[in-house]
Amino acid sequence: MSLNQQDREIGTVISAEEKRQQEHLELIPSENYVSQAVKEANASVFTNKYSEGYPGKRYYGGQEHTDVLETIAMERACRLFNAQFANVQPHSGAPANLAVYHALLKQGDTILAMDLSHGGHLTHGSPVTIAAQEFNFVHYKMKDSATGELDYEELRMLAHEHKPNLIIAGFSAYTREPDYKKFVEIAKEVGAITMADMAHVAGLIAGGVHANPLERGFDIMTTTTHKTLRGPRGGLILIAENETYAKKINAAVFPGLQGGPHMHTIAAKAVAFKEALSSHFKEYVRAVLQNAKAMEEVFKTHNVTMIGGGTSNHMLLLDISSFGVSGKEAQQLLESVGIIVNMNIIAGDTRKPSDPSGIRLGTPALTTRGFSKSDCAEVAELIVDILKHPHDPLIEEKVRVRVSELSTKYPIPETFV
Ligand code: DSN
Repeated sequence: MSLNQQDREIGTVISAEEKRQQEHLELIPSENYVSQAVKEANASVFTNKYSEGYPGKRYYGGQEHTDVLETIAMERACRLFNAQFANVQPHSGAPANLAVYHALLKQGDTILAMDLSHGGHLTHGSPVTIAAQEFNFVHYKMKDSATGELDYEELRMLAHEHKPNLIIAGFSAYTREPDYKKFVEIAKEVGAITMADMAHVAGLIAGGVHANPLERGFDIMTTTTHKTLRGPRGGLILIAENETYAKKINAAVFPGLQGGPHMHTIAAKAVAFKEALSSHFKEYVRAVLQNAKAMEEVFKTHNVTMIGGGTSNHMLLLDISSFGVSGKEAQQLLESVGIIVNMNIIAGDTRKPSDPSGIRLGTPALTTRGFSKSDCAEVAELIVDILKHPHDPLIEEKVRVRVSELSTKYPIPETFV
């Protein structure tokens, strides 16, 4: 019996979401569209199976296929990121990070990470998280938000002052590429372990357009699998070469933090890793960067303030205070014409996170749909039009029509390879 026959209420809401995704231009930089193959694997019978443990060492019977599956997923992940060990079980990025902290640190140990308002992530020590109650987080910042350069002198100074056990490079709202070698150099000076949280740029690393922190000397890399990597919602931990770290991380994921792995998601991760190993994926991530640059050019022409002065990755962070609208208003105005972005705090923000001064946007999803550089430039023009003329019904109608034409021209594809 089909979903719609059995449960019309849920079938209807899923169809409505499908329609929304088709009809809107998705610019949230952490979102993307998966292939039909990833979706099929994600919806497979592996959702029925319990498999606590790891291949060859499970606590339940009937594991001949889960073991094959998880081994393939781990091998593909290692190949993709040039790692010795991979744990494909984390349910998402936050538990992946927590697992690393718990595997390698003791309560009260110090972690040096990027400040949230300068682009870091909640799990890097925001006071609202459980990790912040367990560990002592110290934060470094950008040296200059006009260029996005990180303050490596401050990083070194903080490292020597606080002697962190772990140094994290990684971010969720930062548009430049960190100098991973500098991180490693500083970590060596103070005997810290290095972890790169590459949730946003994992696809760019996999496709070879951004540096791989593991190849620059980082010990560990964590990531989500659903952003630029274009897989199912999930997490992944990669270990460069240290087997002791790998064993401790495995124990922290299971039984430390999680129970049975979601084998259906692991199947979908494996499919996505295969896609990301293809030459098509390399072209895709190149296009993601070019499209972001095309948007940057337009914002520059209109003198829109970009945190970091522009972008070297897939995302842009705009300070929109000069338009006289807040981040929340901008998000709502754009959503009303079919353009989806997210409001975001910016460095030195005088507004609160629930209604900040910035919006964050990016090109992974539009690029998956096949948008070209000129299409992305046009979308940036549409965004500027709306921000310059808030609540102007004529402009709104013009943009709505164009959004509809573009989303019809570029349906969400089902295959990429
Ligand atoms: N929520 C993710 C993002 O949008 O960047 C990070 O966890």
